[in-house]
Amino acid sequence: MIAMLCSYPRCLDHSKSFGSHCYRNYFTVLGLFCVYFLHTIFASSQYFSLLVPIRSYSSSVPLTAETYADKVQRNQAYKKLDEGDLAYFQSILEPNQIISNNEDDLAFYNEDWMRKYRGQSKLLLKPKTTEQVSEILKYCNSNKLAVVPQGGNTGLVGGSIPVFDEIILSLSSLNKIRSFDNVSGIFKCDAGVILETADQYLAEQGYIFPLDLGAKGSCHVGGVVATNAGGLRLIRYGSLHGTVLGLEVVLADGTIVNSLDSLRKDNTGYDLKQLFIGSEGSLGVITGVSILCPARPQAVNVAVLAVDSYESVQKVFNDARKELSEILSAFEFMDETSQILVSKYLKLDHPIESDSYPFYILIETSGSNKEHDDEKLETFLGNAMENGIVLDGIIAQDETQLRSLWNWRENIPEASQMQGGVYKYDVSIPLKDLYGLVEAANEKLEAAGLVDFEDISKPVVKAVGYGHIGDGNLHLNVAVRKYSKEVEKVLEPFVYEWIQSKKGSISAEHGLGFQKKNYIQYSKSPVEIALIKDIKHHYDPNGILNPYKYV
Ligand code: FAD
Ligand code: 2HG
Ligand code: ZN
Repeated sequence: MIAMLCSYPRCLDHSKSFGSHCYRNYFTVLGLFCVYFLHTIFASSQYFSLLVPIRSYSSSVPLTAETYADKVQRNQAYKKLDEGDLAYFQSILEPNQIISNNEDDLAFYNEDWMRKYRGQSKLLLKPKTTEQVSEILKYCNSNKLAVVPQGGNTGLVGGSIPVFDEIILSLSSLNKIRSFDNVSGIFKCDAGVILETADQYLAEQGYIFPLDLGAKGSCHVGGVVATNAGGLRLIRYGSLHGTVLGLEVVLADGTIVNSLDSLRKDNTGYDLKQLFIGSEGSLGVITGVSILCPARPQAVNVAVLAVDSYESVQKVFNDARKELSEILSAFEFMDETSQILVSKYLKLDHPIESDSYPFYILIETSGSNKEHDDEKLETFLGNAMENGIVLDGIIAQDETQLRSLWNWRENIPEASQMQGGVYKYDVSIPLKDLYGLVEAANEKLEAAGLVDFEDISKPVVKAVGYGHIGDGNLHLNVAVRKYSKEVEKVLEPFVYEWIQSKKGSISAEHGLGFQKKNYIQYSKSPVEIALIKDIKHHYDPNGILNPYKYV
């Protein structure tokens, strides 16, 4: 695209009218572009392999029940698993659908992605049909056996793993695509279909799954619905509360509720499926999903830009919304430290090599007419550089380069925990105050003498901020060398109090899970909490579904 810019006399004339500062920057973009992509193409195979998070397992992760003994005790109302229970499950499932009493084989399912929480389940069940899920839950409900529904286990709030000896109900073998209607765009699949598999299937039909996130290679369609994940393109395709048309859900007592045949409009009574979107495994087990998918964009552009302040991030966002309007499909921001961490993690120089900048922005456009989109983006970036808001930038020229630029955003979660661990807060805050939380967290940690980027004797590396600016969603990641109570006590409830004072939400997209089980009151009123408890009790009177989490 930059090459196209150079060949347009109109654009060259335009660049001549820049002030000296902008003129220099304009050409920095051109120069950097060529240098950068030589090394990106070289490294592209490595980038692709990084898309799927890689984890290793060891018993070094402490048991949640011990780390958080002050917050949670095993509820003795739940039955302890015995030989009779195992014999029942063996009577309804094949041997390869059961893992029992083998700590090594169960390790992956007992431990979370951040290596922060570890459960002690002795039994994992992998039903292959909705009927098997129903039989399992019916038995567990009658016998008061606690159950944790688990998808791809990429959740970031400790919701997908047991705390004590709950049975893990993995949806990974319930993984068939059910149907696709290429006129309406309605896609139906089992809950255990991996998000990337669903999207690849849709790509072959010229459609796109209306949600994308860094864990796409591992997370399930049912898992993202259960968490109401937001992802990288919510600004374009909206939330799952709008795109999911119907669900198949098995309730705690084994009852199957099916609304998969719902059409786009249906006003007959309450929209019950909405309760299960974002219910984090606490109300029922999602076994099937019907979702409305848009046509796959034919033309996609990605640019990474550098700016000097958070105020400039907001200004560029405001301008992008107006000038790029219908083709804007992502607007992400990353602070300087987040990019330093990704650079260390990928062992690569940042694509914008001229200097280090306080903030970076990733803009994606998606449309149906490349020439039209190129021209819009080109005019937008030209103006932003001319008026001095954007200091430097780079635009992808092909699919490989596009993926490479996205990797500087999508690898922040991995990079921020590579030195030992990470305390994560995914929050909604009014845009003007959003980055203030990162500054406040760093000040608080510094005042406690806990943070130093280089000094390995300090537990905290630094608090970094990035996220989905278009959705008012900040990700505050406090990168640590090890998890410690001392650090956690400085951060919590401080972070939640700060968010409440700005009228934000303590969870924009990852949910409450185990991490925020005691903090819901910072975002919900007592009346709302009472209603949530009523609904939980109605759907799951024995409380067998995902106990010890937020309700
Ligand atoms: P799990 O982690 O297995 O489960 C999550 C919760 O849902 C648990 O409470 C579990 O009990 C429940 N659950 C799972 N499946 C079912 C089911 N079938 N029925 C009932 N309950 C179920 N989130 C975002 O919102 N936006 C992002 O951009 C984003 N990026 C991420 C990037 C990375 C690298 C990682 C590791 C995570 C990211 N996440 C993001 C977190 C996100 O919550 C998960 O990736 C995803 O939503 C969880 O899907 P999963 O299948 O792994 O579910
Ligand atoms: C993202 O936007 C995810 O990359 C993960 O929501 C954020 O790891 C995080 O804190
Ligand atoms: Zn996110």
